[in-house]
Amino acid sequence: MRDHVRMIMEGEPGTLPAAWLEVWRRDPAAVVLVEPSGVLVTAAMVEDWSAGVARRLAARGIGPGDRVLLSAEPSVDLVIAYIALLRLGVVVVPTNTTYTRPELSYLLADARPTLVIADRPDRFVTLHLPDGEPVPVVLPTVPGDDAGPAALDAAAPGALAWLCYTSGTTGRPKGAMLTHANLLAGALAVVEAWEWSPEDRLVLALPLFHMHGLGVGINGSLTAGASVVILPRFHVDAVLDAQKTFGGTLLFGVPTMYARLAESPRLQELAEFRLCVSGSAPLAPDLWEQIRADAGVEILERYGMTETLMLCTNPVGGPRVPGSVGKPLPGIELRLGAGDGIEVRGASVFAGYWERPDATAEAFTSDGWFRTGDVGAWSPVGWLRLVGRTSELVITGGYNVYPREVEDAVRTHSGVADVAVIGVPDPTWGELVMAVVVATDPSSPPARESLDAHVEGNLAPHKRPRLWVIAESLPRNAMGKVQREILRSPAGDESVGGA
Ligand code: MCA
Ligand code: AMP
Repeated sequence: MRDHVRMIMEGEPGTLPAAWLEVWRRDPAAVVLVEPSGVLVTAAMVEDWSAGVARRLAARGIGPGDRVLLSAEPSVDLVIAYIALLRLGVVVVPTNTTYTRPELSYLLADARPTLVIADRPDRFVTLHLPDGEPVPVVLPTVPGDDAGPAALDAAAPGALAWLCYTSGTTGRPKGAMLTHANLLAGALAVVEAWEWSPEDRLVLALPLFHMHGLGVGINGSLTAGASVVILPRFHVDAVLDAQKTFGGTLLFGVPTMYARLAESPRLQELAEFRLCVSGSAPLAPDLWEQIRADAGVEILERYGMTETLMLCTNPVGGPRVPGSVGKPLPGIELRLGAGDGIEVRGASVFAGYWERPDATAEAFTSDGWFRTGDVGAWSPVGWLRLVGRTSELVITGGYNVYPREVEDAVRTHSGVADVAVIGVPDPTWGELVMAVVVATDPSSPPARESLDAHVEGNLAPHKRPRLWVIAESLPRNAMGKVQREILRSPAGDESVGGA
């Protein structure tokens, strides 16, 4: 175990900025952030630059406990703004950059932020807060004067650090409240488990508005005192070029990214990484075997959630098992409850859903374990395999989609009388979103183009159905609940278009 990790793990629960300051001051000349253009940002620069941004935010009246929406493509500016917010004690609300106006309006109404930091301010034009006020928007550089002093790095471990929206079975996203102590515990667990050292350099092409990219990639890298190459988006050649140019040692991705890498003639270059980690969705054992056979790389699969941070991992040393997510991480207790539902406890488990006491109460057992909604099975040697989900969640390309949210959007089309949304297996995306539609007028069902155009205004691209099927009716049980398992083999229905 590296010194600073031991110190933090054995001490009182801390905060991310306090842990980062210690790392930065130990080696101010260490490179921390790398832009693909070749700009290198050292620890001393990160400390100064983020303090400047924090002072500019303070000059705009932003202070501890305020909520700020953060929505931008990955860049050094975005990461510096993120660090500045945490140092100022602000609650960060990571926000998907592809959200449509209705999705953003919902988030603004629910989180009621004081400020939006966005690289596309136009997306927020004419959107209002619940009190009717327009929402102030600034670019990630946070232009302005470094006017006055601001109290930095003073947040308490139990203070809220993130409000991270994650969809629920009720169809509308809920804000998962994560404290500094939660995020630090989650970062330390993976730093320890993956032997993440200051010599490591992560090549990161994940979006920075989810737990995977921001909470594991950025928080982990900063906590380890390592460096990270920040790519604006995922592209096979860009990832492999960044590895070569900057000496990348770590790669984090979702299975769809590994499926694309596996199709590349450059697949063997994956072997240049010390460690390739996959998560957010199941990694098909066939794909794992193919990458091992063709590149000699055993992808390390891990399992986690927004509400809990990372939970289980295959080992860095020793054999990795395809189809298994390995053993619980340091500090995580995991048990199988009713119906083999996975339940967890630990310092990284969140503090509840923002302003939703009922959903929070429902999410925890009476003895305080969080119900993940995933179903698991132990191997004889204590490794976990994920065998299903208790919810209807669809995971496509590593993004979660809740059928109810899509159904609500599709149902507002005048030609749609009823609709059910399911995930269908797909070799590249894991699952594709499919909508089974009952037409208002069966003699003239809506055309695919009309359905596509309708959802375009309401749903981010990953939530939009790729497959539309017209059915005469939906199979329902005695309780009136749609029988999704029957829909997964819709023999005899008329399809109106494929992916
Ligand atoms: C893009 N599209 C998608 C998705 N991504 N459709 C369905 N599912 C998706 N995931 C849309 C695009 O908007 C486009 O629509 C069309 O699909 C094809 O786009 P393409 O250029 O091929 O896709 P891409 O932009 O290259 O994106 C693929 C991607 C991306 C790189 C795999 O989906 C991605 O970054 N996924 C990672 C998500 C992630 O970070 N998840 C972590 C959640 P059109 O043709 O209409 O323009 S955190 C989590 O789950 C927990 C904590 C955990 O365990 O990590
Ligand atoms: P999110 O709500 O976006 O945090 O996504 C969390 C969900 O992603 C989990 O509850 C799992 O269903 C799924 N997930 C994460 N990692 C894996 C994995 N390695 N294999 C299968 N599912 C995963």
